[in-house]
Amino acid sequence: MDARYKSREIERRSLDVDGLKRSFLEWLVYSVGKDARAATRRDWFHTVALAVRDRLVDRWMDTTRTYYQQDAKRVYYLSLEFLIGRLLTNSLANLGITDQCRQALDRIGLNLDDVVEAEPDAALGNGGLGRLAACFLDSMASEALPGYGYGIRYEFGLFEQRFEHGWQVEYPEQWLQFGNPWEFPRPEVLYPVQFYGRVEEFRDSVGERAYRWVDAERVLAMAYDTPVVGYGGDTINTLRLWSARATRDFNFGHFNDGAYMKAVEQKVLTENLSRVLYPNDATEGGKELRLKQEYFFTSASLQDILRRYLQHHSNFDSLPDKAAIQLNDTHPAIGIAELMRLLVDQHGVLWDKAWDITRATFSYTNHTLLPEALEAWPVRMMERVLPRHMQIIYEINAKFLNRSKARAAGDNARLSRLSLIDERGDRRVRMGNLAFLGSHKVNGVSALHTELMKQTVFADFHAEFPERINNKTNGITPRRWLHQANQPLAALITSRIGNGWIKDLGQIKALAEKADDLVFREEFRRAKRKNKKRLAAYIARQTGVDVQVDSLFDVQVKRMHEYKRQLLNILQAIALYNEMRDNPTVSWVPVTKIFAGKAAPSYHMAKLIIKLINDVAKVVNHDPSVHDNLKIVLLPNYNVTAAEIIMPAADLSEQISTAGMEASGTGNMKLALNGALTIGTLDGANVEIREHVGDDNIFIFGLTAEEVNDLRASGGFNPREVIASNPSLKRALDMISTGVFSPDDPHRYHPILQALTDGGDHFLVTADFAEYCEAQQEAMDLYRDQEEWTRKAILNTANMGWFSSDRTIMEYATEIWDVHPVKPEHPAETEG
Ligand code: F55
Repeated sequence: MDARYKSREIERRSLDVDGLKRSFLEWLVYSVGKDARAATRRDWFHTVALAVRDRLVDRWMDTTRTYYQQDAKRVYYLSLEFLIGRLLTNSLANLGITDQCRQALDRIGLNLDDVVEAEPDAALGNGGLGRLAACFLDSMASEALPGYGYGIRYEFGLFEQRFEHGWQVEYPEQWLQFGNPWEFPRPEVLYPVQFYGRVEEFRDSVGERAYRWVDAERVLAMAYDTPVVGYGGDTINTLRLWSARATRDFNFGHFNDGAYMKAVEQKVLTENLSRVLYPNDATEGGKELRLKQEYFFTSASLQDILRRYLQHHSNFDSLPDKAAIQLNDTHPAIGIAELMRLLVDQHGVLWDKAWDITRATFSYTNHTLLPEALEAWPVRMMERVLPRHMQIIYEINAKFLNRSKARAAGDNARLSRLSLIDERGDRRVRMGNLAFLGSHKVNGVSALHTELMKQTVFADFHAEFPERINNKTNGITPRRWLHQANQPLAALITSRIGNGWIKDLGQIKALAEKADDLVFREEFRRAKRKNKKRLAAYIARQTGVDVQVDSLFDVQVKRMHEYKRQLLNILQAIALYNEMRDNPTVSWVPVTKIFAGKAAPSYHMAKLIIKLINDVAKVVNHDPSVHDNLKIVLLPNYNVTAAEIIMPAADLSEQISTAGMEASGTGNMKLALNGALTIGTLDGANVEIREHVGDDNIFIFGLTAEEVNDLRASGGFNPREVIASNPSLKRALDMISTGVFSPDDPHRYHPILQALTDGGDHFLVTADFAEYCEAQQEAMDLYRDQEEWTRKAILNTANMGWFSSDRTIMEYATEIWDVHPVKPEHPAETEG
């Protein structure tokens, strides 16, 4: 072998400082095509990413080969969203070469932190659901589970949010603009996916009735693979994202005149399928492109899964022993009909057998109870876009309802609720019901949410299949959300209890006994202060507002939604502002209210709440009479990268959704793990957070889910009376309605006031206001006592071990998937 080639091959694996440095210089020249003098920060990012990528390829292939050779059972996580964020810091930390990389860059005169900043944030998701999928990828790889993520390689991720005159404006998010060094295009991994056309009936070779889908339009799904590095770098799994390609008819076709331009246009239209992520975290009622996206990636993934299975098997009997497919919400639920179609129509499996295999293979996670967020596709659209699937769904439904009829004993209302078809109004396919019926397990994402699933949306199904619903309380990866994002605290923790907590977060409990140690408290506060300084600098850069580092950082970061009640928070801010102005001689606890979050572009009320927060911020921040004791900021473009700066710096975590409406929350976990105290309702996983951190270390307020339910049912709630009896609430609302915050347009907030009064205050903002203010007062009072506050903050961190996504994922693995850790064999490293 050529000596130079050989030396380079070794270089690609070297993990020491010199080897890394030589790799960087080589990559910069030969792959990025720049010399060191001309290189931009972005060039260096690409250089470093490519060099780091070299160092994980061997182990990636070892991992894949081991799974193949052992024919291990794999789990396939099907998700329309993977909110993975940046990957460089994550890859370095999980490979354990952060320090070496930093030193190697130092020797070239570069700072790793600057290089890291040049990476775009991969925003292939809306919020919690997408970020959960990313945390699960990290946990599967770190737990050595044979897990694959399957999704769409959107060209445009979640829109970039800017504020113009305080209003949200959306801009396209072009994360692929300068190329993506982490992905491997696989032009040979290509599957056809069909749409439209019609179904033909025919007699098969043994004279049985059979169906084929003909005259359909064809799109190709092309794979792009991204390695998913587990902690320690031993297991490296795969995230496979599909991109739409026009079929080769276009390339081979020959055209005359206008036909050529038409054909190119058609190609562009076809490839629009994977162009953009739908920016709604709740609903995008009945958009055909969205249905096509769902089917596109689900079909390609299932074809890929079956191809892999057939490498070792000649019939489908043991598919459920070799593949577990998890549906991340109903977005991929069409996969149930698609697997039936593939098995029955394409592979000749008999219906009943195919159904048993399908049900044993799939499981489904529900992430919301909000009725408007439950997917229901118009039958007429489904018939047109996926005619064979519509037939299959009818067939599944007929067989199911026939069997249920016997037990329903003439209860037709019950049968119509169980039906896969909603017959009220325009007929629709209920994807939740399809997902439930086609899965052997169905889970909620917190204890409360799972109970409510049983009582509400799936009550009838639960009665029919009492074993099927189970709970898997969400978790977060401690690698990204503590080890990487909060280095000051991570270092402090490791200095006291070692670094075992990174892979086994339960160990963090050992910090609890340090909560009474004054020296430890001081160091804990110092770490928090460092993070707050970093956030303050970020706030100044992003908004121009100067905040006091030693003020109480009160943080609400999440999608803008009425049920999450950012409105409750800003109303309390107005009330506090009034109190401060009324009592200028009182020594107030300085408070900084920090908001961040995107509104769906078509969600007018959420956008109006954004404008309100910005308007209130402008008035408060410029009012000298509050002596800088209150600042309000709304940070633009909240994403994973911003979250990594915000979470470590928070003192108080706002988790104030109307009880019964937030399925779980995961930001609540990130904040508590980083030592923020929660102010929250008994909703979602807040309930379990309270159980773990202890009632004394959390501020709980407001109506419970049961009380909310009763209140709504009794109709006995009059927001106008509540407002009239609470002077501080009334005053805040009057200020909004008289244009104190919108002198240029005094009626701007009429829709908000309307919703809170005549609208019946559906989210019970006014009902919870008084108790919320009391809880806020309690938090401010406690903050004066920095020792007590720190003690409780430490106890939060110490007691959050259970909320690691490693715990969650191992529960899925043992209780739903029956998949087991497989340690990759690394032959290259054992050779002499
Ligand atoms: C995205 C698209 C559609 Cl069509 C519907 C919902 C979403 C979405 O993003 N949902 C979402 O983020 N749900 C959240 O899931 C989290 C993870 O389970 C929960 O913690 C959170 O409570 C829930 O709102």
